[in-house]
Amino acid sequence: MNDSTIAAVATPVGAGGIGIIKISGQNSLPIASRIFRGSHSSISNLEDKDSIDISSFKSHHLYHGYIVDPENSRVVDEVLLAVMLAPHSYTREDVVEIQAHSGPVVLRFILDLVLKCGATIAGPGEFTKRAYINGRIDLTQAEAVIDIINARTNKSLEIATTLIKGELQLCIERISDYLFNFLAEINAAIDFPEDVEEIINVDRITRVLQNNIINTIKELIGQYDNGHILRDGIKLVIVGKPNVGKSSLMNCLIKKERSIVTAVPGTTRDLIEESFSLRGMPIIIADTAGLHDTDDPVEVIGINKAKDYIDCSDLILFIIDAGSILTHEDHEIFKIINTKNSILVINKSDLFSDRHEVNTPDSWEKMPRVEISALYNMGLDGLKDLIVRISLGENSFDPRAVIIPGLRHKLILDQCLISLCLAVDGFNSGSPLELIAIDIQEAIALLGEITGRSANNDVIDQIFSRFCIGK
Ligand SMILES: Nc1nc2c(ncn2[C@@H]2O[C@H](COP(=O)(O)OP(=O)(O)O)[C@@H](O)[C@H]2O)c(=O)[nH]1
Ligand SMILES: [Mg+2]
Repeated sequence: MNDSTIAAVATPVGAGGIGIIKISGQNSLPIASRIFRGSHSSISNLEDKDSIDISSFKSHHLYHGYIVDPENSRVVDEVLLAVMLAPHSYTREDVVEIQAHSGPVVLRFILDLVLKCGATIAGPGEFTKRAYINGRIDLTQAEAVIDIINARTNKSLEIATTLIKGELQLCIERISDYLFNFLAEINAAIDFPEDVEEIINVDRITRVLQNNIINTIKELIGQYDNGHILRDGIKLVIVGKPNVGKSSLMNCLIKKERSIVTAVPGTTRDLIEESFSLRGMPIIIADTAGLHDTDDPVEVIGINKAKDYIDCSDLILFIIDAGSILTHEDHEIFKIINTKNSILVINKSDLFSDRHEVNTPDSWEKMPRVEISALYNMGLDGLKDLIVRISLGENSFDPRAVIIPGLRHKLILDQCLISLCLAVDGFNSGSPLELIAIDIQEAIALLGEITGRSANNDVIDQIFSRFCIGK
């Protein structure tokens, strides 16, 4: 257990109703006692230099009072104070939360008082890291905390909630328990080779490995493959030559006037990024500067940014103008996006009352296409359907599936699968038990990296570095 006491502002910076300063560690009560005066002491007594002992406060109760600077007895703010005694707290340590008014100055002032009284400032994710180190949660649950904070849709929240309840952990622990038992049997058989037949039932172990364990791991990997988009979302980028309606489409999709739309080519010079939710799928979308040859240095920067963005996006909306024939610029853009997942969006279809086909080269046929009018909001549903269908792929996600592992978990499960398949092959081909034991040990160690049971410090530090301060 860490013997330092940490503190941080736990709520976002800015003006608001309530701002919380969180203190955790063995000194959190003595520290809070030095700066808190309960409202039962009358206001005139607030300046009383004697601090009150809040260790008599009941755990999980709120107390009304004032924060007072112990150096000059000045009242800093009126607050509510919550004490959560170990082990029944977020970190499993003594925790005090000071609910003050939320303003950057007042919160900073109170935090400084707490630090002066002996706390150290908490690093990013340090409260959650303590919850992990003190055994309240495993790594999958700690990661779920970040997922909950970052959730941009109801579905991604639901996926994160499943993990924070520990369902992935439970599933992994259950598999590990089986493997520990098998390993014990195998080791006993290695130690007593003359009794192998009595100690170990190879048929049963291979059957359970194959039917239960390997299949469960494959299912988890499949759940990631099919469902992770719902949690992680996709990156969309709108590209096209100037004036085809990129900014108009962006505004239609995010349902607000974010990008400036004008009839003047080259209006959008920088890259504009927004996020929105499409049928439960979180989407980050970028409107880009029109791609064309130009000497304008600002446009050139914007065009280069657009090209970089194309490289790291999942899906491209390539817009052309139904009202004009294709130009050299359209063909050049096709060359840039040729290898990427793209949808051909034929905009300004309102300019034609009759049905007409836009003539495009054969090589463009591989792109699914959709006709829209961003100006009149026509065809948008068809485009949205296409985006969802292409993003989720052929195997549409089974909404009953509850546990969706994260990428880190999935990569470890891939390795674990290899070790377990080697173990099964080993049993089937009569390999020495010593070799099979190594594969099973490897699988157990890998599963431990998921829950944290055998994760190394670098992995743990890397996970907690993704947190914000105060969590
Ligand atoms: N008729 C018609 N005009 C459109 C449509 N979409 C955009 N425009 C017009 O085309 C011009 C350029 O639009 P804008 O969104 O700024 O294009 P961008 O340069 O590709 O971002 C503006 O005058 C828009 O009003 C559409 O669907 N139909
Ligand atoms: Mg634009």
